Amino acid sequence: MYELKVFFGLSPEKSLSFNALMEVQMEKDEYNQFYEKLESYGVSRRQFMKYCTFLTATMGLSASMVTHVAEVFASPKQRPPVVWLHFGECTGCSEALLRSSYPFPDRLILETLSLEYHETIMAAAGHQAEENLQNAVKKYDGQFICVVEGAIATKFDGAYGKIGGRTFLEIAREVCPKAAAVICIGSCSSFGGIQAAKPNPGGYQGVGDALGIKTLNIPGCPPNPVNFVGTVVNYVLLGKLPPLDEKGRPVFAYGQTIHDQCPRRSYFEMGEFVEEFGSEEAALGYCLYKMGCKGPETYNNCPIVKFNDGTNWPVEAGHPCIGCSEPDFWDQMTPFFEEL
Ligand code: FSX
Ligand code: SF4
Ligand code: F3S
Repeated sequence: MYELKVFFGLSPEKSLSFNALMEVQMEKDEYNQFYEKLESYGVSRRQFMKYCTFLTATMGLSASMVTHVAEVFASPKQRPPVVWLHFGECTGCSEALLRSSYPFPDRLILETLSLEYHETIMAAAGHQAEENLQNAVKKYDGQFICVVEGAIATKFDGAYGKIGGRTFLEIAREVCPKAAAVICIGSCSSFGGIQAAKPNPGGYQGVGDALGIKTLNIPGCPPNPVNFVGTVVNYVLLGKLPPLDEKGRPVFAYGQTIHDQCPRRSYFEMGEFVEEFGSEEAALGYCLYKMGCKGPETYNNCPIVKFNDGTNWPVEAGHPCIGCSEPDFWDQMTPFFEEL
């Protein structure tokens, strides 16, 4: 799984003792129950603590916070109500989160949140679904987290995007201002994404621009689920959102460029480049700059956290970064295979 010492910069002798951490937890009955539940999912305590350690490091918190992060899942003091809206998008963001690594942490995060409305996974449909949304917003006015997936059409009174006869714009204007925080998951809700690509006839925009509000943005097409989970855990654990950059992105995830964290960087510095896919240089893992890599202009933590349980990420798999987490990447980062 994840190479935890790398995240904390610890030497092998100083690596964390998972057994010691688990012993602390085992003193409490509620943790025993929690671990029994985990085992029923096929997840060992060791795997769970490893994940919490990885998450804590990703969030930029010190190693001493690992047990507190574990507590957020094992014994949440509060389960924040969440209203999850879908607008113009492909649902890849939900898919990435829900299929992040069965049977957890997707399951854990869903149990940590009180998910009041989510079109992809809720049982309700039609008028009942509409009613659920109205009820949740009324009941948790000012307290719920609104997670938005997808961009909003703004031209022609928002006529280019509707759900249940109402425009995205109307729904967002009604729901978002009542939330305690608006988290935009994905490049579409953050910055407009593919819907906002030229010529953009519907006038699609990210939620912040469409409504003129401040949002917390977790861009990427799709974004890495761990950055969403880290943001939510930060909120539950510390009672506040993590520090953001000027584009509303959590600094813990988007503080550095792909290029500055890339394992191919030494090839870049040496001037050793791939110039053709399938070549010997490609097999040797040379730098992809000349194949159009946008890593130098893209802020994200893909090289460190990777995807699919930390298995791999685009550049390691031999594909240039296309800058999928940057604003207007369909217009600004294309042609994808041409040098910057
Ligand atoms: Fe956009 Fe999410 Fe890309 Fe898709 O819903 S960020 S098109 S992966 O799924 O919004
Ligand atoms: Fe930079 Fe891309 Fe080369 Fe990595 S592959 S060093 S991100 S240009
Ligand atoms: Fe996207 Fe580049 Fe990461 S394409 S997934 S930001 S490596």
